[in-house]
Amino acid sequence: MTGPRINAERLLGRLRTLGNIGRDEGRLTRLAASDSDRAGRDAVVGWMHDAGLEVMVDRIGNLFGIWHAGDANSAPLMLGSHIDTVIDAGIYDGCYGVVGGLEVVQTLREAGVKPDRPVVIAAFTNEEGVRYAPDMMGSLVYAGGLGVAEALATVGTDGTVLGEELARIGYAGPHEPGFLRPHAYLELHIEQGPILDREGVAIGAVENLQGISWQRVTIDGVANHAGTTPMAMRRDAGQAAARVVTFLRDLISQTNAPTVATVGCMAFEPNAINVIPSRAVFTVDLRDPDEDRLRAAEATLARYLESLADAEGVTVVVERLAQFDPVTFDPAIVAAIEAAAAENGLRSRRMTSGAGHDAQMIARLCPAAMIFVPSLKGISHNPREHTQAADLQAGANVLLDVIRKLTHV
Ligand code: HGY
Ligand code: MN
Ligand code: MN
Ligand code: MN
Repeated sequence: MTGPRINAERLLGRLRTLGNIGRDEGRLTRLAASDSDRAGRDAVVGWMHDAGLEVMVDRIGNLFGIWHAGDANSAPLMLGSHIDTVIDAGIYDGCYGVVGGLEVVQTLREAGVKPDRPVVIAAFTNEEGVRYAPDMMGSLVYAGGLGVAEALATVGTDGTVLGEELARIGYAGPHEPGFLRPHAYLELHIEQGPILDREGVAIGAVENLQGISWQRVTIDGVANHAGTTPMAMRRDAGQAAARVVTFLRDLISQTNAPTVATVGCMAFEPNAINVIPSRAVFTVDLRDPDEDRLRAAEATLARYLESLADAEGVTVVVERLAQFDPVTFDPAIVAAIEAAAAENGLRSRRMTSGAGHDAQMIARLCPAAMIFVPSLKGISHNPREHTQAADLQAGANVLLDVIRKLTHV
């Protein structure tokens, strides 16, 4: 496809700038509604203004840059992702979709291209869910899957309240989430997995996204002396928690299903070397592209936790933090992504997203799809996350060409 092409230098420069906001002693952490999130948002707002966009913020802090192109009565085409990160993160997850989308809009505007409808670039609040669960919270609220008041009342892992933090950083906006109902939604994102890199394919045309289940498990036993208490007399919350971790691994290894399970957080109380833990609190992240299999894995875990309580003489309480069904993206947009890749002389392949994304939520409102680019060695949620400049540029050019197809320019 001829026509305007992406300016890689500006795209890379902005990714590096964002990648240094919230970096402390070499580690990048920009959690939702933190001071570093404010600084990152301020940078994006500045770039949105540089691109000539109107900036609007909704009540959950979702940030929108609006290009009032084409027919003002037409629903906008929306691009988006997030700029909040996990702990000790890479610089591409989420940020590439926001900065890349902005680059596409700015490139089209600078080339005098006139889309037939408004185009909006979104940066959704709290996609990662590390500080405030669930993840994809801003886009979930935007899509009507969670009430604004309930979301703003969420208490974080640090005891703060999301709504108060958004107000403190100046991003508790006036607009009702969902105030712009998109005509279609596209998200540009790194794959965060090994497939594209391993196969040497430049573009992933993402056709579906797996289901996600987040739970927090609290096991209560009895603190006792590590030296004097015979093993048979213990009600050891730590031992019980460890058994859950190995149960999950064994459960999945017995099937050849693509189910994945992660215990990412675990804390013991009183957390002393010579005290049998009285309490263990840990999280379980289960995912599967098949909804029935995911529900079955949750039910198997629930039964195991009940049996464990009896066997170990402990009590077990489970809180649900997130439950998102698998999502199928819009086949016509997926086909447009493949066509744009081919026109750019790029190999593409259809694929499932293992990671959760804002597109999973916005797909509840309108046709949606995602464009993936390779993650080197499939590494993500890790400072070694990396995507080659040429791949970043190629993905943004494919996004630009799909936008032109969808806005008839
Ligand atoms: O958990 C996820 O997949 C996303 O990064 N929030
Ligand atoms: Mn992401
Ligand atoms: Mn992520
Ligand atoms: Mn994600």
